[in-house]
Amino acid sequence: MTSDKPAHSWAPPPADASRVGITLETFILEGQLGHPAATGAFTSLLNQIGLAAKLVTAKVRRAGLARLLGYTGQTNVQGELVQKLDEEANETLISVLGRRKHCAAIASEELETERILSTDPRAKYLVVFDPLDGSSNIDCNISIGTIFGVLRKSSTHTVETSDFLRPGRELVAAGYILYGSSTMLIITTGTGGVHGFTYDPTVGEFFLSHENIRIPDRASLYSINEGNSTYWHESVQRWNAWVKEEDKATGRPYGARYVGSLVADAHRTLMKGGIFAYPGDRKSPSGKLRLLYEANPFAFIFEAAGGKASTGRERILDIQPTALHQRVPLALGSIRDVEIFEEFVRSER
Ligand code: AHM
Ligand code: MG
Repeated sequence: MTSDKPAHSWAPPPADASRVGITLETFILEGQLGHPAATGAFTSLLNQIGLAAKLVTAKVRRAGLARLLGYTGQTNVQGELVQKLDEEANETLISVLGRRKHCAAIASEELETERILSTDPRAKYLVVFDPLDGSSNIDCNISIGTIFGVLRKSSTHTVETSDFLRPGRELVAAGYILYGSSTMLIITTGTGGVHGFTYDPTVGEFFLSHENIRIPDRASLYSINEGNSTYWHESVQRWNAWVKEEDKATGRPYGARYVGSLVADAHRTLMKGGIFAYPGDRKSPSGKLRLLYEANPFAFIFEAAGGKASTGRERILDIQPTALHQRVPLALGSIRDVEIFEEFVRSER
């Protein structure tokens, strides 16, 4: 279908041309994210997200111990109840975002409906998040993450569910924190590039390590839960057979990679290129992943890095949401790899 050669993975810019090594806080304070309407409130909100990331990473790194403590009487050494990590991550984000009164309300995967954090008229932002994505992987010490998106509050009345139901292209920032072999925070405001910060636990700071991440235009990697293949539509089955055919000119067969944590699979795809897909199928017509706090933030990040995000038929960022927890089919990755996936989906017989 194409003869382009797979592009190289992301490589760091030369040290003298970059700001690699500065802290997340300095980066945000200096307006390096390039948000056109940057105000003190926006800067402060992003810094609060950085703080929440540090607090959650501390909990994630002790998850094994916390579980052990939990088994011996359900209270930890401070006499507090040991909560499930996803609840702890959720509570941490809510309490940190509620502190500086810039966040009017949040919507979380862990909560049925939105939660108001501030009725102060100066609270201009809404934050959507999946506090601990891939949490079924905690028990086997596999990478998990936090996904977030920031919207500007569009009305003056008290926030309602409908205030969150806005297409992803209206996000003013999005990012994720990956609790992997190291903790990384990736963030973008859409126009100022996508930047990655690595956490140094010895000093308790995120440092800029991956400046201006660009996803390769294509690569020979695919990521999908192939255990669902019996439920897939025939177009997805044909695409899956195509990536596994031998054809040197198009870099096939592709290598298969699947962690089962969206944050980990998407991060690898952002760094190395290729495609991650969780399509709709006969059993789950809308797939599994959630539009507001999983698909939209990643779509925003991937487009800002030169990649693409699609349902297979339409751009993720153009979907008008109808419910907080709605699911959406998702294909995410290198521009050419997502286009090829779309060509198959649109040829559904
Ligand atoms: P979660 O938000 O409840 O953790 O579920 C979402 C996770 C994603 O991280 C991952 O991409 C997907 O579920 C994996 O699903 P499956 O186990 O069906 O492959
Ligand atoms: Mg999730």
